[in-house]
Amino acid sequence: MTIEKIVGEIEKIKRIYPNNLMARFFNANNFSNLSEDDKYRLMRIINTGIKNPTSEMGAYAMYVDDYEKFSFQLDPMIRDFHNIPAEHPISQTNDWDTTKARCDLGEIDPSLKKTSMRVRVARNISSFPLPGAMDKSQRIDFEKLAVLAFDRLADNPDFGGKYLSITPGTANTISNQEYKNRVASHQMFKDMSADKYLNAANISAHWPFGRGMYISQKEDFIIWVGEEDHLRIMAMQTGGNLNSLFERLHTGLKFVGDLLPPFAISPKYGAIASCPTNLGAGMRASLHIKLPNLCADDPKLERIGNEAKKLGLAVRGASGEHSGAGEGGLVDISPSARLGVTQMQIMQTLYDGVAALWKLEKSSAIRE
Ligand code: DAR
Repeated sequence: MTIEKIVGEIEKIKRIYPNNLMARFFNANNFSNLSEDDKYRLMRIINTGIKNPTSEMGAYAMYVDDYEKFSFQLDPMIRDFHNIPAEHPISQTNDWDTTKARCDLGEIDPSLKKTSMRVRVARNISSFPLPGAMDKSQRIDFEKLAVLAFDRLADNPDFGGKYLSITPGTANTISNQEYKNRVASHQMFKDMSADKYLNAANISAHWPFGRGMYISQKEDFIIWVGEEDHLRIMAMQTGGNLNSLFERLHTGLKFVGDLLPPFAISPKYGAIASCPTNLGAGMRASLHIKLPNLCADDPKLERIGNEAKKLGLAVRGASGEHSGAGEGGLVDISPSARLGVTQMQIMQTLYDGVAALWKLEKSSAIRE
């Protein structure tokens, strides 16, 4: 498509899909003033939002410095998604000190002690392009670098485990059946080549090369390699104690960070991620809970989504993005804002939000 046609396409998306933040904040004059190289570079970033008009964000960074270089396009999108008012500077501060609050789901309702809790951070190594701009050899080289770090993690009493690769022909490569089993148990990520958003950003290219997961012996600490970001480092547990979950992730993150080259961290944007939704703390803290009344007759989770949004939360199906509620109204609840909020605030938002939703659920008419 010519540049004129592309600009016309974006203007059309802007009219028909108002939630597409890329289109909403695209400015044709800014774009036309760019050099040819920079026009091409910005096109790679926003291609996902053009090819997929229903996108919420509609952009993935290709290089760490894309955020500064194309801030005229990306900052308005970031402000909107992370609720950062125009008068506030975009900046990230970190506070992992969870001793400031006690967030135990069992105190909301004893039945919530069995809730599946997961908190993960996205991290990218500054010496590589982001996944959307990696070639096949870079993906393979990155995985080899990560495996060297995991070899030194394997003996740690709290995080020791093994690396399972889906890159054909490596010493850690697992069978296709084991891969499917790990996906079914929500430990491993799904085949990215089936994700139209990631395909349009080249993030899923060269699948399955350079992809895999590290898993601890206790299966409560997992690191995805080569998904939407170079690394997704996550801790999971039940029992309801969000404080201990966050503390364990923080310990594991520091340990892994010391074994790898520097992460891409910006004072303004925090942890640099492929998707602008994952900047800042780069953290997604989530719970899977059953809210049958709030999910009833709401296959797209719109009604419950609006309630959750008032609490600073996002709702998705328990099977991942763009999925509906699971059996018994099983949904995944997580705080939306990740930039300009600290880790401690994210934990508090999750706890307070779940308490409010739980109260709403219990006050709703019981539905069969
Ligand atoms: N489909 C993309 C997803 C944005 C948020 N989720 C991520 N990054 N996994 C969109 O722009 O809607």
